[in-house]
Amino acid sequence: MATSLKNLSDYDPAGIPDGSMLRIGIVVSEWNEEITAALLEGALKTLKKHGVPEENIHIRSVPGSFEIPFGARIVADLYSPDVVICLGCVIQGETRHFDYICQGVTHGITELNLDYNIPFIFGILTTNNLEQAKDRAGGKHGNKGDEAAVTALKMAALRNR
Ligand code: DLZ
Repeated sequence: MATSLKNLSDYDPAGIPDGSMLRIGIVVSEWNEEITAALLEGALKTLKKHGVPEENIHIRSVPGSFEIPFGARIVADLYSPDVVICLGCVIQGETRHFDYICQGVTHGITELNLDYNIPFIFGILTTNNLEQAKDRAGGKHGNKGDEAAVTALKMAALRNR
């Protein structure tokens, strides 16, 4: 989790596996699009920086974070990627909707990790307000899209060891 001591985009590039032979799936939620578009931009920039060819990146969007597990499964089945990155943003509202969406997407992504032979990366922001989300989507705490991409490269290397 991002704190004042942790910038989500801080990492040592030397320690990141090369991505030039990888196929990457990305599923991104349309809800809170201003934020999820920034997460996607960060993830794409980081993947390309580490050698993933653009034509090897397959992106699909879903309406909201709750639909991410289903979308991720479709991406995995359609494109046979080495790893799927899941990007979304759930912001606390006045009702308990937040809890159910967070629970649903977390549980769904966990199940995919256990059921499939590829990793699914949790790049979902769960914040109290829009400002906290902006801080983590290219703001003062960096970009969780970068972090998700770095995690994807590491997990794909582990899977293909
Ligand atoms: C309905 C809803 C609400 C209130 N808030 C969010 C949110 O902050 N982030 C998000 O990704 N999706 C939200 N959604 C939409 C749900 O994820 C889902 O798309 C709908 O409940 C339909 O299944």
